[in-house]
Amino acid sequence: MSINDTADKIISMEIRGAGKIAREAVSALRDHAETLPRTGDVSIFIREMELAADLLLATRPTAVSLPNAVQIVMRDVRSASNEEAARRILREKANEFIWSSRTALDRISVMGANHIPDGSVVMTHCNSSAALGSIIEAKRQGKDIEVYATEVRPWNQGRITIKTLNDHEIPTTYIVDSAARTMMKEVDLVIVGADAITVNGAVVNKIGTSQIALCAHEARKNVIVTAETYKFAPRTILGERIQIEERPTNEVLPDDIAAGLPFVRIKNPVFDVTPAEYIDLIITEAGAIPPHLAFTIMREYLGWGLGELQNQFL
Ligand code: RUB
Repeated sequence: MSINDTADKIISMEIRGAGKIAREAVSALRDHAETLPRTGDVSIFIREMELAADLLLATRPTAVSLPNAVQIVMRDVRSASNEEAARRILREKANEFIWSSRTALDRISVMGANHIPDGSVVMTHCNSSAALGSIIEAKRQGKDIEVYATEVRPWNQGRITIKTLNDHEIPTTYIVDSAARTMMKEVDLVIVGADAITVNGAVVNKIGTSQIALCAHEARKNVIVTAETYKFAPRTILGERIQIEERPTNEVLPDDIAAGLPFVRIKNPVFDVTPAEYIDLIITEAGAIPPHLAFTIMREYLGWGLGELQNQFL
């Protein structure tokens, strides 16, 4: 698949979910490098790769897994002394990222499952491989669990979730998004994924996550976020905000109906922000942390210590 095909598939959401977007982007970069003719000039190679990286980065703005993955792969390529070294570093970093991202998912699934007690009812929202991995692992361990899965308007990612749960023979109740508060009394805990986690421990995930977290807080049910360390957004340390993607309004209301309603404005923000105080635990491959330890993950796992922070201002 060409770099343009991958970018198009991320835009159209054929490739979606923060982890998958990151892995597919990295493998597209690796494959793109193979299509570039050898010139013997490392600067030409780096320039071509930066263009490809920019194309991918411009696809969807919210999932920080995308810029983090590109940065992890490109960082050392930029300082390579010759073209062959740059090509080798790119290939190695890309393979390493894809492998460690899959390993991270496995670890999160086991840790997440440990937080799902036998006999519990879990609510999940959207379609997160990390959250679903934990639920499926809990079932694999022989726990008797049930799931409430939301519809996830307007894109209906909930249908992918219920298909996966059904395939694993996990008893599941499918509800519309607005039933979350009513059904919360049947639920023991909420498990969701993340597109970005900020330095103050706030979690950016599919629109509606913050409402569910608020309902869980009101009902005194735990909210667990499952997220690989590359979902943490180091640039929020510098005060950068996570851009919330707005998608076409016809995903919410068809254009022909909207055309007959000239006084009606349609908004389609597809992610929201859940403040840290509504989150009990963030499970990463490095361990389960309370949200206020987000900076520790940025420093220890993404290399954003105070030295690196200073460099950002040089
Ligand atoms: C997907 C979404 C998922 C996170 C985490 O949104 O919000 O909860 O990306 O997923 P969209 P994962 O469908 O708009 O991409 O755990 O698979 O990385």
